[in-house]
Amino acid sequence: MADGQRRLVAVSNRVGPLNDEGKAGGLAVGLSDALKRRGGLWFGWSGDTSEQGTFSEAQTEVQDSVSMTTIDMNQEELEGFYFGYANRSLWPLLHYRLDLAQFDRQSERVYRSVNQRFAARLAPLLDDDDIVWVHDYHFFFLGSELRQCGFEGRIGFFLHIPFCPPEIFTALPASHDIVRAMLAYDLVGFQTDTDRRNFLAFCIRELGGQKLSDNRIRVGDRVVTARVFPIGIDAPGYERFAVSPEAGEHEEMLRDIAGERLQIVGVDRMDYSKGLVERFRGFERLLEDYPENRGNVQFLQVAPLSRSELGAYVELRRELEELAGHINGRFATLDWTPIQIMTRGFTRRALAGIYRAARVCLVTPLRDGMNLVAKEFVAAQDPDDPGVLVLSRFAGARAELPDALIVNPYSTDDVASALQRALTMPFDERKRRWEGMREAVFAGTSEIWCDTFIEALENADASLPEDAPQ
Ligand code: ADQ
Repeated sequence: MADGQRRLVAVSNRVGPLNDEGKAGGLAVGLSDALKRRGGLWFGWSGDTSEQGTFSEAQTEVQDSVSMTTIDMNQEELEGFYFGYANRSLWPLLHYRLDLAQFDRQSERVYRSVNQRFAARLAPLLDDDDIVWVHDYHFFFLGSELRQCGFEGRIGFFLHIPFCPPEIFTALPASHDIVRAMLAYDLVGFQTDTDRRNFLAFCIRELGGQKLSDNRIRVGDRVVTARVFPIGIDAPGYERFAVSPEAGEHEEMLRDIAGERLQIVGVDRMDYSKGLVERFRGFERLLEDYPENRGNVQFLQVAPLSRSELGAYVELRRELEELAGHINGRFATLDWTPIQIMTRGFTRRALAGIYRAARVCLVTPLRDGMNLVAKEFVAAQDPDDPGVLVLSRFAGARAELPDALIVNPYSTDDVASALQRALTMPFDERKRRWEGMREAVFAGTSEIWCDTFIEALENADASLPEDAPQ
């Protein structure tokens, strides 16, 4: 930590790692970049279960200037909090998937109690002038619980995933309690203005809030600032990864296998929000409608398994493998396999090499907070032969990357024709679009994301206006 700076305390469900291991998850990537630079305390779940659960001994590991302190969960907490409320109720709902969201009061109860216990374990570790930054949908109640424990310093919250419109969010039985709990933070941050506006609309329509200015809202005696902080990547670092020997090996391997064929890649956790089924159908339509691509393109989908204990994820994997099998069965020849799907993890350097070998990257989520893969792909390109990004209009990254080919991921024809356009794009256009995107990725790095959030948290004004009726 630099002199005179207040200590940063970050809280997220999973903590670390700080090094370049194969970790599939945007939050870990964004936060570890930020913490490595500034130092501080990173607090969260150890990833282990033990009978004592959140009452377990805290474990602390110090790396460089970052202390990582974690506690366990017990089996009931893991089920109710993580698999249950966080990933069966909140994740689908906030990604606009009311059809997949399940609500039950037992998991809601466990979710609230885990938030309360994490706060009770964290509170004694805090100094008054620490800056506490809570991350994501696992910890909506953590700020209000920390207040209950008597912490009076600054607390900010950042939501990495979308905030759905109030028409959808109100289906959640605890929606009012959750948004009221969010008002305990001094600052709430969102990836895009759509998310921020959805949150404000909930406060106004459901809780009778009043806007004090574009960024500040008052609900009862609480005033909270709601702002947009699009998360970025460590762009210069990623660019260096892409020319590392490890990246080079992967790039070369992929180029050797592809030969004259153009390489298409997709890199996503295997999650229904990422639009993988629709993407595979789009690729199939490309081969159907533009037959000149048969034998001349190959599609590699890297899709590390995620939350595979949950039914919706098991079903997705089955569907994708079946679809890949169907497409290969329909179009493959003795010397050509159109589509390949891999569920293993890669180091960040290896992934950078894979991106660099690709002519086209498909980032087509049905809904995504930001999507860091889009930004990584841009940073990894060779300036002398840059690839084309096909990007969903429903990814948060769309706001910063208008130079990508923007598609509606639900439209098979749209995905197929964007792919065709990307594969046949003249060099000058490829280069021009990539330069625009590169500029945007370098203008909004993880460093800027972190610094702007902390500065806004330090300056957030939570006071009631003088003329406010009491
Ligand atoms: P995610 O849904 O996990 O993140 P994303 O932003 O794309 O989505 O981040 C995925 C990260 O995992 C990327 O850094 C990627 O390189 C890495 N990764 C993917 N496959 C990998 C593999 N096989 N091996 C190793 N690493 C792999 C959530 C939100 C997003 C938001 C981020 C950050 O859903 O919308 O952008 O948080 O806020």
